[in-house]
Amino acid sequence: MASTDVAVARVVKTACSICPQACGMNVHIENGRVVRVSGIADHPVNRGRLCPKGAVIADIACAPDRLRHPMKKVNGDWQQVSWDEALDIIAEKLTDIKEKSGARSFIYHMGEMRNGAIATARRFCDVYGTPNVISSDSMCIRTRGTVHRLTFGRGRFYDPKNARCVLVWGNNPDNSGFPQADYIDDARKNGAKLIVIDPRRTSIARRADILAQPRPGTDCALGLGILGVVIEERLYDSEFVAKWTTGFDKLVEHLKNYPLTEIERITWVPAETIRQIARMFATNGPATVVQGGNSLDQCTSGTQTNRVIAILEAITANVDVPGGLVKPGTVPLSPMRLPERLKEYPLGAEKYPFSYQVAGYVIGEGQAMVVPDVILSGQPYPIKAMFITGANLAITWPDATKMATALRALDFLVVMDLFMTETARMAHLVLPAATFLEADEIPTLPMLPRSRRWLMVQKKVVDLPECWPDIKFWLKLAHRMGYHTDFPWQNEQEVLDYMLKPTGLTLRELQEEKTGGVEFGFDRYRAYEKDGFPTPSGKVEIYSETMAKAGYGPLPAYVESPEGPLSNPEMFKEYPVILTTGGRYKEFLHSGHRNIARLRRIDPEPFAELHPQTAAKYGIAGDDVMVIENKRGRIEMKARLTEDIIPGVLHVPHGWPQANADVLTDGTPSDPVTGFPVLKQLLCRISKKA
Ligand SMILES: Nc1nc2c(c(=O)[nH]1)N[C@H]1C(S)=C(S)[C@@H](COP(=O)(O)OP(=O)(O)OC[C@H]3O[C@@H](n4cnc5c(=O)[nH]c(N)nc54)[C@H](O)[C@@H]3O)O[C@H]1N2
Ligand SMILES: Nc1nc2c(c(=O)[nH]1)N[C@H]1C(S)=C(S)[C@@H](COP(=O)(O)OP(=O)(O)OC[C@H]3O[C@@H](n4cnc5c(=O)[nH]c(N)nc54)[C@H](O)[C@@H]3O)O[C@H]1N2
Ligand code: SF4
Ligand SMILES: [Mo]
Repeated sequence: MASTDVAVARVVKTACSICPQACGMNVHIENGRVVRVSGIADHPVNRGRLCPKGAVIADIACAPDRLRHPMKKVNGDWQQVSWDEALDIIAEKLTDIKEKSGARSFIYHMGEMRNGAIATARRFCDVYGTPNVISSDSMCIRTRGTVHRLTFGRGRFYDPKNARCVLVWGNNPDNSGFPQADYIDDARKNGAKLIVIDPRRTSIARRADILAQPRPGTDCALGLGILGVVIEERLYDSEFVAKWTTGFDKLVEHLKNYPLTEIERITWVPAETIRQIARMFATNGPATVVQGGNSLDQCTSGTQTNRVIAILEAITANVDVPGGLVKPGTVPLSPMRLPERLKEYPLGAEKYPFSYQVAGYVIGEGQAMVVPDVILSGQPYPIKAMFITGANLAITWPDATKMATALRALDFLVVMDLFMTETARMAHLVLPAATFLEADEIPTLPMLPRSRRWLMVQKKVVDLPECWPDIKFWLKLAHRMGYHTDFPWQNEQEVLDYMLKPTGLTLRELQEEKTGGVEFGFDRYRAYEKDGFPTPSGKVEIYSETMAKAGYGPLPAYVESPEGPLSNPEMFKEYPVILTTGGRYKEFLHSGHRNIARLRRIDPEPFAELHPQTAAKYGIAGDDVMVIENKRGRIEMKARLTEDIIPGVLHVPHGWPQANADVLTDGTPSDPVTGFPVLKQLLCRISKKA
């Protein structure tokens, strides 16, 4: 390397925003080019490490198939247009829709994005007047937040780092969030116990002291079994229970409906294993449950599973203690929403009111699973246009075939993405987005307590003038629509400065002076001793009056999803294999990154996993192409035979367009409280492809 190169070399610290972990990253630049990236050693999230995706961000940003210009579809062909023209087309269309059909006929789907983009987009929708802002939250993390608010009054976060027992439940953080895995391993080095509950013996399960492999979708029953043992063997904290919970006696009574023999029959987990888990968790405090992002939620009993877990954490006094569930400080940001402008509730909010608002907290969304049917039927009102940013719904939405049909039925579909995804191909207009190397932003705040109050902004390192940061798109569109009063900012930096005001810091200070990030507030422990819990009773609500009043079970009860061997034995005869989907790969985010050679080499093609006994039953050998089908659809995928999965169960990864798991999944709202769909407890049949 020439010495002049070294002279112009520099390192910029930024926050990786490929996924919501927001890892600290050093970007090494020489002569204006990114030559290398590395993890920031003292960043509280990733502590020097990066996952395979972050490590190849330069490949992603420089991929030859990046969208580089806005494009409109003319007679089925793509035609390059300028941003000016694109904004004109959109502004004209939105104005027309609002006049003729009303603002609610426009739906915005916000994919996983950064704080600034979400805030600007939502403000735009408020000003335009549509309540219909949707996201994957209708099947992702929302249930847990809802349950925490109902049970504790406010959201809590797990703190594996300080725990003496970690129960990893339906999650493999090695793949889906390595910083959590690292903290769990630190705790293990300090002597902490590890319990894993997963139908598959995953990499983290191999490190566990106890592994339970339940039948998918039965976690609620399993949790009720664990609670039963904790209570029967008096392993709970009686002082905390007496002073800080309501409804414990009713729970004790209720649990009589769930003898361990029955739990064993439902879950396939031996009663003795359930006893061991209960004992290990309850006698090694502080203990915490590290839950999957969605694996316990995407079934009919999802809300009640989360309630069981919250109750377990409460009666063992693992709430508001280091190493248990903690109430983290958060980074203060200016609110950007103008909800008072909206005249009605979003789609799905009336049937699933807790999706919109719970315990006084306004989430502000409805239940997006209803959207494909609303588009296709025009009921309760017609939908004319949809914008999708940062999501690939034609692949990742449950019952993707129906979603794709609905998207095709729209008058006007705009997709903003880095790449020409399957969803972008269906659009009338495609807009090229910026990667995190090309945008100033405030990333999402991650899930671990300390990192949640860590503010590190994203910095524009490379300039690709035609690829716009999402925040810039919404700001320019707002101006084009004439919304100058509500969007008084000239550029993204001014928006971010406005949002950052409560922190007392400017974007420039954060980017140039506090480059590694700043910590805000502190985790509060046992705050309830002074203030009580912010629930109606001031206590942890084991029995939830709020749920009872809303017509939901006030105590958690197990309900099998509609497609289950016990709930639907007739169907089980026709579709005798239990299907769970969507275990994560380290190197792919959902449907993304298959086009990045260095990542694709790690897993060139998808495999569905099944036990050799299951395979033998249907005449399938390893590497055979299988036909996997159910009443919604049919895909072909190679078989991987492994004893790591329980017999009778098939695991199909999601996000592969050529073999899309979501052709098999069910988008019907199923959890009675949140309306979450079922992606983890389905039925299918398998055969060797002829
Ligand atoms: N690399 C990468 N990271 C990601 C993502 C990604 O696509 N790629 N996605 C991000 C998002 S949006 C989310 S929501 C999270 C998801 O994160 P998680 O839902 O935690 O996903 P995984 O870590 O794969 O863990 C899910 C585990 O649940 C198991 N499982 C399946 N069905 C059941 C069941 O019924 N019961 C139990 N107990 N376990 C079950 C699977 O075998 C799998 O090992 O990950 C986030 N992180
Ligand atoms: N069967 C099954 N299906 C599932 C799941 C499952 O477990 N099983 N999990 C579900 C869950 S929890 C989730 S969260 C969803 C996620 O599903 P999606 O939200 O559809 O996720 P991705 O496929 O990652 O799509 C993200 C898109 O955003 C683009 N992108 C990246 N950065 C930017 C940016 O800065 N701006 C813009 N405009 N675009 C950007 C990427 O190129 C990519 O095409 O999948 C769901 N689908
Ligand atoms: S875990 Fe997420 S934020 Fe961290 S390096 Fe990987 S993609 Fe980036
Ligand atoms: Mo998710």
